Amino acid sequence: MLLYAALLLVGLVLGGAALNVVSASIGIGLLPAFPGSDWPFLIKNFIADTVLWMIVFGMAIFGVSSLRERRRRRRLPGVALPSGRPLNDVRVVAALTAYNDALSIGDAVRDFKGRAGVEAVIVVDNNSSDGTAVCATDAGARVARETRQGYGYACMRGLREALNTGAEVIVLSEGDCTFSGRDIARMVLFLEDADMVVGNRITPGMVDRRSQMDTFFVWGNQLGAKLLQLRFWDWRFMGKMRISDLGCTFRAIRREALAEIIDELRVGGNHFSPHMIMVSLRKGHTVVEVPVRFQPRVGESKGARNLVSAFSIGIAMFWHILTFPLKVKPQPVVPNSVSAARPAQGG
Ligand SMILES: Nc1nc2c(ncn2[C@@H]2O[C@H](COP(=O)(O)OP(=O)(O)OP(=O)(O)O)[C@@H](O)[C@H]2O)c(=O)[nH]1
Ligand SMILES: [Mg+2]
Repeated sequence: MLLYAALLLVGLVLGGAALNVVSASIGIGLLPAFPGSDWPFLIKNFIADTVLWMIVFGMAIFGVSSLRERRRRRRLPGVALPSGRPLNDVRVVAALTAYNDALSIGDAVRDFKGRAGVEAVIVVDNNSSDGTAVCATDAGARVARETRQGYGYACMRGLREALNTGAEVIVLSEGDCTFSGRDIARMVLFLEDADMVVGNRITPGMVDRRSQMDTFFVWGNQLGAKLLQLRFWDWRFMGKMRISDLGCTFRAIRREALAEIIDELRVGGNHFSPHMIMVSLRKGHTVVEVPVRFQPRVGESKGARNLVSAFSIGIAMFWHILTFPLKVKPQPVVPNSVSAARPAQGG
């Protein structure tokens, strides 16, 4: 059925293209004009025809894929959605990244630590020289030092440290007071149906107008997010995840989901956020986005601090999305480790 539809479409498009070639050939004088036709008319005709065929082609693809999906759906067994996995009295551990964030880290730790369910806050100090670690400890956080410089390295370290605590939910955020610990509750609610919940900083009414999210950032993040949806395409939902903010650090993940992906996280630079989302989607996780509050930063920015750095981070993110492998390369098998891992055979 699909094959016949595709053949019909190809036939239509080729037929249309042939007609257009004839029109254009008449237009440039290669073929004799039909009586009464003139050059501008034929050019307009050519453009109109091309646009029309593109629309027809798009609608036909949409129609065929919808019909196909409807047929497939009828054959599916009754229950589609798994029942939610409740998270009662959940233990949350939050990891906050920090690089010379002495001005903000104390308040950020107190904010996150005071929230229901938050058992501990871990601050990842990424080679700070301004007393960030002391401020974090004074505010009640445990400090982990990450010596490899980079936002992604700090995130990975925080996630691993938090996972090792045994908490059911791991939250990742920044120590610059841009995010509010209040949003953890919202995220945990959605984690009953999802493996990971990512913040969305582009919801009108929830974003301070003096924050980093100006028109350039909002549009750029949306554009990148749609590219990610295209890369992880799904006909029904236009992507395996509905995402509209590509670079939000703030997220919560169930421990079993994090345990599945932690060894596949690789990116040490500023494009870590979409990287983690893609690794999770590649694993088949359910990832959802929820609106979060977003405030102006306290202290000096180290990431997207001006248009040039924002642009270069954006390019790195886009390139990473385009080149991200959708399948994990099989690890080379080391013979000794295989035999060591096998249970001893009897006899
Ligand atoms: N850029 C950067 N950030 C780091 C690094 N190590 C840790 N971080 C932390 O990662 C977070 C992101 O950096 P920010 O300076 O907030 O950059 P941003 O979030 O793009 O922009 P603003 O919040 O508006 O400044 C902050 O909490 C940093 O302290 C690093 O090597 N580079
Ligand atoms: Mg920040």
